[in-house]
Amino acid sequence: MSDTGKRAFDVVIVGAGFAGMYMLHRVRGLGLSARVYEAGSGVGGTWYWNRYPGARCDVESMEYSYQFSDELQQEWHWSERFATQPEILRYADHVADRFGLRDDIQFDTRVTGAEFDEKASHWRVSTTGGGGPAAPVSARFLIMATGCLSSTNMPSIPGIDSFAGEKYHTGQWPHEPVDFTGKRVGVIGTGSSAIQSIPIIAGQAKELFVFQRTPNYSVPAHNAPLDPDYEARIKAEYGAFRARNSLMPNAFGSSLPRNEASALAATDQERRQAYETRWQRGGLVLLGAFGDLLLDARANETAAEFVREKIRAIVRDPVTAELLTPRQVIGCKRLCVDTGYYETFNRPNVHLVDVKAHPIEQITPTGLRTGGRDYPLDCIVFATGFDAMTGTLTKMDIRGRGGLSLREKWHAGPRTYLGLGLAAFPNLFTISGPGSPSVLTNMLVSIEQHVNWIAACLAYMREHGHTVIEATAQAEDAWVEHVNSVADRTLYPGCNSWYLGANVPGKTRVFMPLIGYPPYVRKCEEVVAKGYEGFVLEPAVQAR
Ligand code: N01
Repeated sequence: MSDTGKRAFDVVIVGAGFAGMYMLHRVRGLGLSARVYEAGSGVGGTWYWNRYPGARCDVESMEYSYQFSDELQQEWHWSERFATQPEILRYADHVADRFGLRDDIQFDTRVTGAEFDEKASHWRVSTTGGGGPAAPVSARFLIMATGCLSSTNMPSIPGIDSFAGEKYHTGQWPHEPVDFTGKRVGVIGTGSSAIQSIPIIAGQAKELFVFQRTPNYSVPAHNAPLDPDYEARIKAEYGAFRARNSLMPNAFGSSLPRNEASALAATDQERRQAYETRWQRGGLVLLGAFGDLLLDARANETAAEFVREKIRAIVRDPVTAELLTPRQVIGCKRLCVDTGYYETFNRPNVHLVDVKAHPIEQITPTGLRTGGRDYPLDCIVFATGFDAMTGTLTKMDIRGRGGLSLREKWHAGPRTYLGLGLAAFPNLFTISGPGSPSVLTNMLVSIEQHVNWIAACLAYMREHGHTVIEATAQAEDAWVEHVNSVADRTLYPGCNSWYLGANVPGKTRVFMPLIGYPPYVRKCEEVVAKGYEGFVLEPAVQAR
C-alpha cells in the first residue's frame, strides 16, 4: 500500500520480514490499528535483500518456517532439504497474501527516526519514501522488527568509489539476474554469503579471485530434494516436532540432538566417528557432536582439526589448502554451510588471494591492488557482511525519555532487558534484539516467541488499563551482566566475530546475543508470571 494519509496508530512496526509480518498478524488479532513501514518494495526482509547466487538457508526447511498456523504449515510444501532464497521469498509472499497482510504494509518507506512524547505517551515516527520525508505519524507502541543482519557493512577501502566496473554487495543484491559469464570477478570476504556464492560465480566467471582475510570453517550441506516420506512424517506430528526443537539449545535440530558428553572423554576413534557421522549428515549439526565443543579449547581443537583434515583432503594444491585452513576456534564465528566450496578451489579459473598478510591497498578504476600487485577486474562482489544486531537501529534517530538517543544509550554496546525492552524507551519493543538468543537460534522460532510475548503483553496491558510499559534500569543492567557472564563461560568471545561487533571498525566489542534458547524462554515466562517483573507498567508516563 502507499501512504493513506492516516497519521495515528496503536502500533507502528518497522520492517516487513518474518518478524514484522507475524507481529502485524498478531496485533490485528488484538483489534489494534497498525502500520508496517518497509524500506523494500516487498516482504521477506533478509530474504528480500540477500538475492546473491547460491543464497540458501542453513536451517532445514521443515524447521525454518512459521508454526503459528497449522493450516499454513500443512499446506506449504518445501522442495529441498535446505530452501533457496527464491523459495523462502515465495513463502514470505504466500504468507503475506494468505493473511492479507499487505493492506497494512507501506512499502518503499524507510523509518528515519522516532521520538517518544512523554506528555502524550506515544511515539512520533518519521519516515521517508519516494516523495521524500512524510509528516510524522503517532503510535502508542513502536515495534522494531528490523532484523539482525540488515545493515550492510561496506569496508572503507581507498578508491572504492573510483571502480568503473560492476560493484555488488551480497546483502543488497540487484533484483535483475547478474551474469558473470566471461568476466573477471573479485569476491571480497569468505563468510557464509561468500562461501555460498563463490561456487556459483566460479561456474560462470572467466576468472574468479577470492580475497580472503580470515579463512572460515565450512561444512557440507548435503542438500537434496526434500524426501516426501520425511515431509509426511513431520507433518503428521508437526506440533510435537516443533516442541522438541524448542527444547534444543539453538531451537533446532532435534532429529540429531547434541551429545552432551565431553569430547575429551572419547577416544580418538570415537571422536572421529562422531564428527564423520555429522559431517555426512550435513549442516550445522557438526558442533553438536559433543557437549563441550564451545566450552573447552582442547575439546574444540579436536573438531577444528577434523575439519582442517577435510580441507587438506579436498583441496589439491597444498599452498591453497593451507591458506584456506582456519586456525581459530571452530564455531566462535558462525559455522558456514556450503555446497562445493572447498572443491571450487580445485578449478583452474579460481585463485585465492591472502589479504591478511597484504591488506587490500586500493580499489582502482580497473580492479584491486594488494601485495603490490594489481588484479584487473570487471566486477567486485563485496561479501563483507553486516553491522549486525545494532546497525539498523542506531542508523535511525530514535529518542526516548528526555530526548536520550539510542546511539548515546548504546555507545558502549547495546543494552536491553531480555532483548525486548529498553530502559528510557517506553513502549518500544525490539524483536530478536541484542540480548536475546536470536542469531544463535533458528530465527523463525525466536521471532515467533518474541512476537507471542509482545502480543500477550499488549493484551495484558489493555486488560489492566496500562498504557505504558518500560524496562527498569536495574533489570536492564542485570540482564546485560547475565548475557555477558553466560558468554564468558564459553569460547564465543575469543575471536573477531560479528556476534561481538568485531567486524565493524570502531564498534564496541560486546557479545550481543544470549547463548541458550530454552532458559531464555523460561525467563520470559517467569517475568510474565511475576507480573512483568523488571518492567514498570503505568496508566500513563509521568515526566521524571
Ligand atoms: O558476512 P560475514 P556474511 N577486507 O561477516 C570479510 C548469516 N548468513 O554476509 O573475517 C577484506 O560472516 C570478513 O573478513 P574477517 C550468517 O549468520 C546466513 O558472509 O572480518 N575482507 C569476512 O570474511 C552469517 O554469519 C546464511 O577477517 C573483509 C567477510 O568479509 C551472517 O549472515 C547465508 C573486509 C564477512 O563475513 C553474515 O555472513 C549468509 C575487508 N576490509 C549469511 N571487511 C545462511 O543461512 C570484511 N571482510 C546459510
